[in-house]
Amino acid sequence: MKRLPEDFIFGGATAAYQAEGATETDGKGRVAWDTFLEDNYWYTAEPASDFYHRYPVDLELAEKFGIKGIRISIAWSRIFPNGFGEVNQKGVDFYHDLFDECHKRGVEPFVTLHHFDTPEVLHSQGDFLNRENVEHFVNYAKFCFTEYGKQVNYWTTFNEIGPIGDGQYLNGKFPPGIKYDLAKVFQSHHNMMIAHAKAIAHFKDNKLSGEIGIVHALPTKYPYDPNSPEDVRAAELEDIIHNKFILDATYLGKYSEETLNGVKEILEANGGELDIRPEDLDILHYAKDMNDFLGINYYMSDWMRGPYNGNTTITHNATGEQGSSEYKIKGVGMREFEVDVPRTEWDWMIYPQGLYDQIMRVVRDYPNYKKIYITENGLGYKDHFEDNTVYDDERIDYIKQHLLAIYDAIQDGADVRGYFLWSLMDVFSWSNGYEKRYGLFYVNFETQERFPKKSAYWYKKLSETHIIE
Ligand code: BGP
Repeated sequence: MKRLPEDFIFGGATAAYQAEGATETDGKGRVAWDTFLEDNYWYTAEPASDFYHRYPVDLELAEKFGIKGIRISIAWSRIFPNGFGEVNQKGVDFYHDLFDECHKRGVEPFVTLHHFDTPEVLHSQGDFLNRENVEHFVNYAKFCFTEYGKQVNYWTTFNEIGPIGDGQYLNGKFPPGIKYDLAKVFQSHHNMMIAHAKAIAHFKDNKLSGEIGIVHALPTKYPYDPNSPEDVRAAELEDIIHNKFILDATYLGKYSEETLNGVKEILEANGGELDIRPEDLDILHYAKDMNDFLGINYYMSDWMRGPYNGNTTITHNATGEQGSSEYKIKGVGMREFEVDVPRTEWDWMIYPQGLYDQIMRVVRDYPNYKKIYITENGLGYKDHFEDNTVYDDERIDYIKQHLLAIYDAIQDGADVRGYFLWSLMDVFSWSNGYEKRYGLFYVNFETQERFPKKSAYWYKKLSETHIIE
């Protein structure tokens, strides 16, 4: 019998923009996504799950189904419609009410300050490539620490610095839709890590109460042929782009020699330079031991082949037509699907061992990590709604396999304290729309009614017993 520790927390995850809807309500400022979705996709952030109005329903369900924690993000542009300056009181009040409701229901809020939704005014001025926006972020963070300090015990600065840089400047599926600019990817990662370091330094220097950390998406990268030095190098370089660069910044407070060599190799093939200043490294160094926890978002692993010296080509599978994606980066390598591993309709390789390997890599390479929460994991699926529910056995199996990997990591010495399923209720997916569902609670996006799925009942029992079965 495999039982997770007594104090292990079972939660559900959400994000403001994907859940709230109400994009123009009560003085909210625009975000770059508003225009980008209108121009490039077949859906928008309206109505999403109308969490802005329906959060009491979701939190009541959460309590009923044994959910002890919820990841919530604050929409920066509800508080500062322009990113800085004038404060929107209605937006400020909304989060006070939401956090109150969480506590009323016994669901601990884990609050993220930035989950992909920089206010449009700042985004249009270069987002985090513009160093002035680093300061605007830090001021927004300070405001939230003061305003919500009594209600929030767990803070996260950023959700997924890695996919932000990738989406914005590598595969172009996030605004501003720039493709294949590797220098911008690394610069965005670096500047956001400075913003993170400055925010946690303020938090710790002022001895604010509660805990603070960061959430990184850590997809594991394997060589297609472990005996091929070219495939091994391709996996290492992919790992640097997605994982190692930001992990180094977080926990080493600098970039290791292997990381810098990899970045150099990638930029030699792709062009561009980085602006890394001595004062940047000072603040990274200053903050490296201040993270109370690391959030790991893990969905998939990838297998890499090298060398690849042709033109970079990345085709995103947005519709769930399996096999329609392609990924080749010049001077890095190519993703290879032909391995004996199942994948979702969106071409995400399902490999729980990758979560174990990623947790143990943090434990091994970054021993100052303190503790870990798995802040996102889950199965995106074209759910079939029948009998007022969804019989989502595939999702249950996916969660179970990943919890077993976490269990093994804990047995092997990792300090993992909780698991937040993505997502609590169905929300829309940034670049895949409303058809890709993840929730424990099915959402009818027309009526906004909620229906617990089979997985919700399974998860309730899990949360009560902590036994994985
Ligand atoms: C993570 C994001 C979430 C969520 C999830 C699922 O990268 O933090 O916001 O969207 O991935 O991804 P997708 O919606 O692309 O299926």
